[in-house]
Amino acid sequence: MSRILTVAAAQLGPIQRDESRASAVRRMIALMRQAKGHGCDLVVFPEAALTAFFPHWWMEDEAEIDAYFESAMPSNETAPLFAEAQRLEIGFHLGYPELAIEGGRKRRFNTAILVDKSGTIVGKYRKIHLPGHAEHRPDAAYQNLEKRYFETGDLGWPVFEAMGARLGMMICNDRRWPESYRVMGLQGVEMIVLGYNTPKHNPWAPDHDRLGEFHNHLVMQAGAYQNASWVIGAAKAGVEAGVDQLGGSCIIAPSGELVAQAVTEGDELVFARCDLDLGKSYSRSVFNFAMHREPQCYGMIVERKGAVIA
Ligand code: CDV
Repeated sequence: MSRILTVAAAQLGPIQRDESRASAVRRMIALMRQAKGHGCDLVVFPEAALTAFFPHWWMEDEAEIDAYFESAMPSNETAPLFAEAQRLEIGFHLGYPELAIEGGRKRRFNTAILVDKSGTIVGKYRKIHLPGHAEHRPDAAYQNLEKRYFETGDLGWPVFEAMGARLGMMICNDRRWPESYRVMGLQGVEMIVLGYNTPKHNPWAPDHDRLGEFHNHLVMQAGAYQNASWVIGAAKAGVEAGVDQLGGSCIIAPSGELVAQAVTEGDELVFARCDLDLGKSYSRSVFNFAMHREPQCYGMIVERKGAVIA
């Protein structure tokens, strides 16, 4: 008997700087209800889904920065999302900036959680690959200050048994790095869910701009195929606080094939019935890791950070 998880990528259109969290949550609840109407078990929301993507601008005031972070989850504003998920009996994935007090100090992470059908948080991930820069670059078309506002995630890439599946998470820039997928592939992941905020224009490499949509799907399709896993990507798309972001939210099978993809840059649901056993054909043959990997030859991957040209 096949193991089907029906999953939706809930793309969000832009959230402007003056839009409240309550309003963003209302939009997410509308998408969650649609997902339930289509028989979905799980709905995947984007990275930092509750506000505009603030790493795109410089801030110095601590209180102003903290205002974009969640110090509790659920919070007063996000509680309705959890309550609706519980009422509908649907799981969800949510990305949000996390403010934690750990070891007596304030820590900020770009975080995502997995919530099961009872509204319980069953998994948490903190983004590891933080793109951009930490210093002020006022002359750029926009800034990319994730290295200023977040610490590198410290939870690794765990895989969670939930909703009858082995589920893993990554966040946005992680999808461009094969290491992110492989760490979960080595734990037998069956479905990787992720959200992204990806500007169409790269001020530091504008020659990539025409390839943005291609690269977006290229990396997720490769990661899915090479790790015999479903990959679900949910964008925050459209022009947000002056930055134009990619759509292309998608569902990718372990074959690497795109099964469904968004066609707008607004709030849009894409969904598919995902057979969790579809990856077995790959993990038992060409990507049978136990049979074909040669880890004794891969040491440099963890020993060396940047390329060294002899
Ligand atoms: N939020 C992101 O991680 N965005 C990056 C951009 C800045 C390159 C991405 O990889 O899509």
